[in-house]
Amino acid sequence: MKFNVLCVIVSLCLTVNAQQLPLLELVKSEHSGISFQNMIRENAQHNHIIWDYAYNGGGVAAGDINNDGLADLFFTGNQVGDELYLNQGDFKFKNITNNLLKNPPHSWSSGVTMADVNGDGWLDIYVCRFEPTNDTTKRRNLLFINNKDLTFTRDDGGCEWGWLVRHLRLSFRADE
Ligand SMILES: [Ca+2]
Ligand SMILES: [Ca+2]
Repeated sequence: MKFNVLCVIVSLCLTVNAQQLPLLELVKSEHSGISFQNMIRENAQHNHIIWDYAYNGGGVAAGDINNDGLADLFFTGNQVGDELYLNQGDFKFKNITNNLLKNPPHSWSSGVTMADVNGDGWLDIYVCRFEPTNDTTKRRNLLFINNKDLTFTRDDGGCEWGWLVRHLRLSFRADE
């Protein structure tokens, strides 16, 4: 009996709390400035019948690329290009994709991780890609090293290629 009463009290408290504070709140793109959409258009090469990964989705990474205390966002697109957004505060973002590379090589991006791979205190960006193709250049992952000025330099040296969805392998040996 005591247990049942306790459960009712806890349930009431949770209900009241849930009514007062919504768990999530929608921020419309008109306010946020984020217009990225991972639109999939089926074609002979990309469809769920012949390629299971067609609807696995893209990815998103949140990290502070300019060390201003605000989490910035990187979206990976499948058939659309990747996009990088700088957080300007108050849930407003600025698309700074052009700062990543002038002409980023397009492929089927499947996931992204932000990590400081060179240990300089600035987050770098690692993008995983795959395509149903024998062209390995379209399946090579991309590593972008942070130049500390909102621009990045692509570094292919440590990138693998394959069928990765989300991956980051760090080396702790100085000679690798
Ligand atoms: Ca930031
Ligand atoms: Ca770094």
